[in-house]
Amino acid sequence: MSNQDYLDKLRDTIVNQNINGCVEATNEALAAGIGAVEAIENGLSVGMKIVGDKFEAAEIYLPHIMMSAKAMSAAMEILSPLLVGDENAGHGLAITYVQEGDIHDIGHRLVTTMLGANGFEIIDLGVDVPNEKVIEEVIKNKGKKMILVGSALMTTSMLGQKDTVELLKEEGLRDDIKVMFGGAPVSDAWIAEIGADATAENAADASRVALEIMK
Ligand code: HCB
Repeated sequence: MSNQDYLDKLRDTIVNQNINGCVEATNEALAAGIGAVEAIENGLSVGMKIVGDKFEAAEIYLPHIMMSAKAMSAAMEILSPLLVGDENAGHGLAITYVQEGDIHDIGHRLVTTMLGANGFEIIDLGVDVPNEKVIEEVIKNKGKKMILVGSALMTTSMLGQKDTVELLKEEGLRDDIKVMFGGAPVSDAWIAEIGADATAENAADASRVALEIMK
């Protein structure tokens, strides 16, 4: 089997909601020498993108997505420990979270894992996080080199990102922290409109962008 075959198999287990098959395919890919990042970006995530497109086309429904999400999580349990980085690398602290009202955590967890793998110290606030809690955490860590990494998968929850930036300004914290927001609805135009610093397409890109703006 070629590397692409292993990646296609990972993709297909996500699309087919095959949880056990996904675990098996993940172990097979690792045994074949495929790296964890490669497996996530070019196998599993490709599958989730297809699942999203199928959902939008009403070809599948929520229970199917939930099974695909479970398959993805099962694979990530195997892959995440392989992505551990050196948090003393000096890149700084990444405070990661999903905006209030939003429980989509797959992309958030991927981004968080990749930032950790790239040497960021991580505080993961989880999903459905009110802005007040985010600001509290920033205040707690004032003085550190920091980046805020927020995700929003819905157009509704994305609006909360504007309030995050406003609150940072009101509290006099905006200059203390870089702000990167992402998730499917987040665009460059939105980032410019709300005065955040950056966005990124995927988890690998998020690490690259974070390293760049934290220089
Ligand atoms: Co959900 N859902 N969903 N959903 N869901 C979306 C997001 C819709 C777009 C589907 C649609 O209608 N077309 C839609 C939102 C519409 C909108 O607002 N415009 C939607 C809806 C409406 C809902 C519910 C309200 C459905 C309902 O209950 N009626 C409900 C929401 C509940 C809530 O949050 N309060 C819901 C529930 C679910 C689940 C539970 C079934 C499941 C989530 C499981 C989980 O996360 N544990 C789910 C899923 C899986 C999706 C889709 C199909 C895929 C999302 C996903 O995981 N993508 C999604 C369709 C879509 O996005 N096209 C659909 C894969 C990951 C890898 O990509 O974009 O999340 P990602 O993250 C990337 C990227 O954005 C970037 O890097 C990541 C890694 O590569 N990134 C960042 C992410 N965060 C970043 C931060 C940074 O700073 C930088 C980069």
